[in-house]
Amino acid sequence: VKELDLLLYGASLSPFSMRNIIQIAVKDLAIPIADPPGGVHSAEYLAINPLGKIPALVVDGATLPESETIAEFLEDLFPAVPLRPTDAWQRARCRLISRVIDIYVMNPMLPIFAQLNPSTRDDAAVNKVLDDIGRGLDYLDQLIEPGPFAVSHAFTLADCATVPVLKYVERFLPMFGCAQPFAARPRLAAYWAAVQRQPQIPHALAQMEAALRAALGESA
Ligand SMILES: N[C@@H](CCC(=O)N[C@@H](CS)C(=O)NCC(=O)O)C(=O)O
Repeated sequence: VKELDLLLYGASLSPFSMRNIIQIAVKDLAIPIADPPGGVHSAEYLAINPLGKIPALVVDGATLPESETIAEFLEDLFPAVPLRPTDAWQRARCRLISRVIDIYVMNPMLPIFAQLNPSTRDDAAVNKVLDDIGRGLDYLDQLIEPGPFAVSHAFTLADCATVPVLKYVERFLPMFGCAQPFAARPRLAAYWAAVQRQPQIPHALAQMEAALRAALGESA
């Protein structure tokens, strides 16, 4: 069987990219990871991924965008170290957590990055974001196992999706007056504490923290 030529465009600042970067690390895959050439909006990168977003996996010259689709493809391609539960119900729960993370937590957070400057902040816009994320986190708190794994008894794609987004929740919500986003969500709090003791996770979170500090102009 001919091996596919694979390259992941992604960055540690991007929680969607980190889903695949964690997956690649946990599965110990030799897939190179590169910044998008000229940034996500360059003509060169738009020719690679017309969506102008990271991550994107280049597969023998063809592009596969969307972190969850990439994650499923890598599972199909590399069945060793499987990160999907075998039980149909647990596999459904794994996919559900990834969707809840994307649709009800991370996507609603995106408008908040335009509100980082307190002097130009639109409080109504911020409150809407906090309400929306709060509903997503409340649902996640019901859905998730209290650690160390999001579903079943092993590390899965649900953890790959959840860890980077909870890092963003922990890092950004306190800037908007939500000091302890996990405090009233005991299952989520227990999960967040426990998953950070899994192999590869401290390193991934340190990568994200370094990228966040650089982006926010904070010193280490
Ligand atoms: N649904 C996409 C979201 C990807 C996404 O929004 N990536 C961000 C970085 S975290 C991005 O590239 N944004 C650039 C832009 O939209 O201009 C996925 O899961 O891959």
